[in-house]
Amino acid sequence: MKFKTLLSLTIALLFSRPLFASGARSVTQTPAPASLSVLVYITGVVAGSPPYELLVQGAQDFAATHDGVTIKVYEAQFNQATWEEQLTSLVASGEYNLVLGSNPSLPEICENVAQKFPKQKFIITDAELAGHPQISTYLYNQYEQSLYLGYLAGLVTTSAMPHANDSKRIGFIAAQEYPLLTRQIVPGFLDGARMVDPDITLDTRIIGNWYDANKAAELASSMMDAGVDVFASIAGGATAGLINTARERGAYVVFHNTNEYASAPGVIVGCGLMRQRQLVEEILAEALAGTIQYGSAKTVGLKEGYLEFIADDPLYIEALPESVRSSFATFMEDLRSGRIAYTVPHL
Ligand code: RBF
Repeated sequence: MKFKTLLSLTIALLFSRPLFASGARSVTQTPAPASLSVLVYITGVVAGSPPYELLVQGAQDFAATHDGVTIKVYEAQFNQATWEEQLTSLVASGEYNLVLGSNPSLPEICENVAQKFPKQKFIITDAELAGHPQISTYLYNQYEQSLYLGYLAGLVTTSAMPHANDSKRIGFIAAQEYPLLTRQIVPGFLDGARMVDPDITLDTRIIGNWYDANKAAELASSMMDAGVDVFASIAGGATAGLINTARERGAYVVFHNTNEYASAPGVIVGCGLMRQRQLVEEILAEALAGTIQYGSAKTVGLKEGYLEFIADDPLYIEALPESVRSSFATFMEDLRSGRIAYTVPHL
């Protein structure tokens, strides 16, 4: 074997360590490209949306540290009916070795585009599709993140904290309904809270889009009138309206996916973390090495190290009494070690 071949094999092996248990049905591998041109396709806009911000940061970090890697970030804006058409014309340019996106609606869109462009490869996080030879997916176990944020919300709503009232009522403000939200994220939040107190109820409201902060503020206010004192939200840029209302009127927020404590100290009392930035860098390393297994669908969560809770931020420590933090720390330990029994609902 020539030295060069041996070297590239060694590099391929280095990058090909299995990261996760694979749910692959059929897999295909493509040879390593000499360079890598990546289209980061944003289904919406980047600002205010943690999954997209982390995706772009991860891709840009990778390009900055690897020769021959170029990244183009494209924001498809909010009209979902145009996403497939926009992606089709970008892919038609033939400029990109890889399309990278993060959205549960992308598998269907990419399948349609893939049919027209059989050589195009797609990698999608926050989504699940197995068995397609041009597509690889990574699904975060968001039931799990909602379960622990729900548990924290349950501790806060039943606490003696200044803005916690007597009604055991928590709230969820969502931008739109989609299977991952209605089957896993919202149920996980309530299941977690009910592990603190089975009498806790959940008030869920839908904004109707991912940008209307005024509508989110109005919904938050009416939910507070109905007794809600702790909120969660999956609403991109619109979440800012909820945070303002919670700050002005006195309520608490737990936050999915990113460290947001500094934007509302004392109001945002707990933040989960999706390690999307790290995942994206690992994915691009595999893409560069040519070791991505297309057709595979992987799931990543707390145990795999891709979901977390940010407990070491001073603003977290200041926001909550020690009794709440220590009950929550015990819960997190129990969850990590498998002592908490739960079943992730099917998507
Ligand atoms: N999440 C965001 O943070 N910002 C968005 O603009 C956004 N748009 C979405 C559009 C659709 C059609 C769907 C299905 C989900 C969207 N999400 C968005 C949700 C995101 O993919 C993810 O599920 C949540 O952020 C929870 O991690």
